[in-house]
Amino acid sequence: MNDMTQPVARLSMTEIEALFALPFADLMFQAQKAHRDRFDPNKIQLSTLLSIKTGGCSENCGYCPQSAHHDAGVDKQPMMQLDDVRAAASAAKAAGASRFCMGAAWRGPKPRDLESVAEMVREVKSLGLETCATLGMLKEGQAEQLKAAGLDYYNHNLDTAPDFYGDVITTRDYQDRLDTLARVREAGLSVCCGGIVGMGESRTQRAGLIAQLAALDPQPESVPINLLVRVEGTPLADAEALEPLEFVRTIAVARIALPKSLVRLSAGRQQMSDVMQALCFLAGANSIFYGDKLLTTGNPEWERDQRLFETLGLTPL
Ligand code: SAM
Ligand code: DTB
Ligand code: SF4
Repeated sequence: MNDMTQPVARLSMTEIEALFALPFADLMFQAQKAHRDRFDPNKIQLSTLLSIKTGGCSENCGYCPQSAHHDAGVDKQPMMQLDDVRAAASAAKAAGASRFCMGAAWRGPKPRDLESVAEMVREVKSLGLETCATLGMLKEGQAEQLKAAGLDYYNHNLDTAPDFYGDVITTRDYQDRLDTLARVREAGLSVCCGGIVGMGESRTQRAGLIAQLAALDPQPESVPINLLVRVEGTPLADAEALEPLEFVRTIAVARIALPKSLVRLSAGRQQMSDVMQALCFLAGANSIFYGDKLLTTGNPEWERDQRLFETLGLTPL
């Protein structure tokens, strides 16, 4: 267990597609082996999210209720006050979270915004929490500024396969995402990078997303796998629901292809049964967003997660 020194075997697209095609029991067995090689399967890392600046975003991401291009009923709100952020972080810590992630609905932060976020990072860090931020694209020097304030992780998702990206977002391209990820890495921050499934992509495109994540060198420390939350008023509100077991397969393949990463069962948990979540943990997910809200949409209440953990014998990492 916990053999983090072994090099990671990079899987090709063909190998990743072959994993998806395995009989379910064989896939789950391989995923569990990969999971137990490096992790305690009964431990789950808990991150709590806070939207520090909500709505009115200039990007047109088809899944996102915060885009100014869609009318999803999310009111634009100014940046939160430092005291309120501190209070939310303290509450998250008291509830058992180890990491606090601050999200902003920006294409990228302006210099003045970044100064405010840096203060929030210092404050949250001083509470003894790991810090994470997701603020959009970063320009030269911005990742270093966040690092200097005590930021541990930066979340920036590739979201989907390169050949499906343009169907979902047109205000930026895949290379923009890769460029920010490179800046984050260069600044010495840990990388949190994953995607969304259930947007109408093909299985090959789900494999394409995982192949891109697996090709990052080094691989991301955290990999959030979001199941699309279909929000009324967004272009993807009527996307066809993904088969639940296809989602479990996606988690299992991510676990195998990204053997050292924390794989996070992310958005979409509120809509999942306990049985479905248990299958995702068996498939190798070992992190969740914890707290009754994601950014603008709901997440299971703390009490429901605590009951689920008790039922499954899981404890926080
Ligand atoms: N604006 C920044 C950006 O896009 O990089 C940071 C915040 S953005 C809301 C963070 C991530 O939330 C997106 O990359 C996407 O993966 C996820 N997300 C947004 N809306 C979602 C939805 N309806 N369902 C699932 N995931 C969603
Ligand atoms: C990630 O991959 N998922 C989180 C976090 N990173 C920032 C966000 C999910 C957002 C779901 C839609 C909402 O609540 O607005
Ligand atoms: Fe803006 Fe991020 Fe939402 Fe895209 S996902 S619209 S960049 S907040």
